[in-house]
Amino acid sequence: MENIVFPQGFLWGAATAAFQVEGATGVDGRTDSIWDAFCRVPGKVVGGDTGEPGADHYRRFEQDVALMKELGLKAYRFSIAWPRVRPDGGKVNQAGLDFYRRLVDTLLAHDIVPWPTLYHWDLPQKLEEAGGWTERDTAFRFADYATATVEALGDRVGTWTTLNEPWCSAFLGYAAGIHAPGRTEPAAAAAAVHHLLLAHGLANDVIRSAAPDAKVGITLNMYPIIPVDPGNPADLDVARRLDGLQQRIFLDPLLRGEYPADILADLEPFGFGEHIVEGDLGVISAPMDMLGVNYYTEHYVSSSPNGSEAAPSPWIGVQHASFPRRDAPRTDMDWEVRPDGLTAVLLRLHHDYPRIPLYITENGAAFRDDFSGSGAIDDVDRTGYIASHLRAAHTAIRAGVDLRGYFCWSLLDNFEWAEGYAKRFGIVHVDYATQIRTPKMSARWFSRVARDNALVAVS
Ligand code: IFM
Repeated sequence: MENIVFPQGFLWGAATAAFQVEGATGVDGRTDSIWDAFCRVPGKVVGGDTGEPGADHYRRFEQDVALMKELGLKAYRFSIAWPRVRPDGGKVNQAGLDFYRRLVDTLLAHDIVPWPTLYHWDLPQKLEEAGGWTERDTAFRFADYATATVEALGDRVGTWTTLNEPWCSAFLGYAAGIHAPGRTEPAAAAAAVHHLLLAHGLANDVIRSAAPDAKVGITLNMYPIIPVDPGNPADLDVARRLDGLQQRIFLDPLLRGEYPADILADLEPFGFGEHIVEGDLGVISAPMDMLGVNYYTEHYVSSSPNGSEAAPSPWIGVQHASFPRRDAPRTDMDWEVRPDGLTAVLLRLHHDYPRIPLYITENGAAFRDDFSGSGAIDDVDRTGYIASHLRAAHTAIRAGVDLRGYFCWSLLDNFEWAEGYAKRFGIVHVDYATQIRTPKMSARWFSRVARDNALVAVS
């Protein structure tokens, strides 16, 4: 096997998100987000877990940054908590901004690129009580929050991501109800899509005003949606609709300045078009500098109702999609390991939405980790998962894709949303009782990859 060498300057990092790692939810002026409220609803989160104390990153960030340095990471993707910076969506809270200033300064002192995301799902609960993402006003409140954050950190941060995976915020949060705020109203999900995109566009504008040299992007979760029977027109139509709702409904307005006509038609019964005000698409499609791609698996879809999809469906208006299983290894999330899908996603972006630099902002896997007798965690499965996806990414680079970096998900074991603390995605193990961090084999291996800028073949 040959060495697989990545382009010079390829950015190697690891990612987390505020609600998943910070803990300290009630300190320094922070107020509830929709996830604090959701965690209190019985039965919503496995184990009744909350974000507290979690990995306690709020108090232990210095130790965590030192660990990143030891692992040779070049960049750290983290998110900023809106309810720390503008509690209840209201006035600016200096203590909240100070935390992120300390985090960013510590990263810079260790030569680690800070790569913040403004919104990784923790909408202030007070704003949800006023309608949340179904309300146009929430996009303007987001712009206020972005302004305060960029004014505080703009001199230290080179690249800003506005939103992480708006599909999850809109569809899992407002249609399926399995993420906060737990609503099951398809029309609300449709409204949320547009207002999230508007929030991105408004934030892009305020970032550029406050920090003209900054780069701005968004992160989308992407995967190929493959019809189970490509010879069956009904399967093909389901795949078209789901791809439209998952991918094109975000990519087209951002990168082409228009919503896809077929999806506008599909969403007509849900009042989608009523939320689009003249001028919005110009705001949403203002130039971006990069697109973040989160990739985990592929999806197979069928028009037959015989599949395993659990109700209620996040796919608004698509009644008969199902997700039959194919024979492939699975992670602890029950997600198939499909590295080729990553190549396919990157090639599709390259061909259909050319000229935007790409970063893989999340990729990784949950597996059950066992401490061996020596106290080490030999997470062969996770290491293999990441290696196979890096090979898949490299295949895309060789085909001409402008891929500039890779962040593994996640630096630390953390709060996996509705799964609570039951799933472990970290390359670093966290003992939640003692807060001891133990780099797993995958972390040591990833560290060598980052150092070598290559997957070095073992002879
Ligand atoms: O943990 C999440 C993350 O917050 C968003 N992307 C997917 C990850 C794994 O489910």
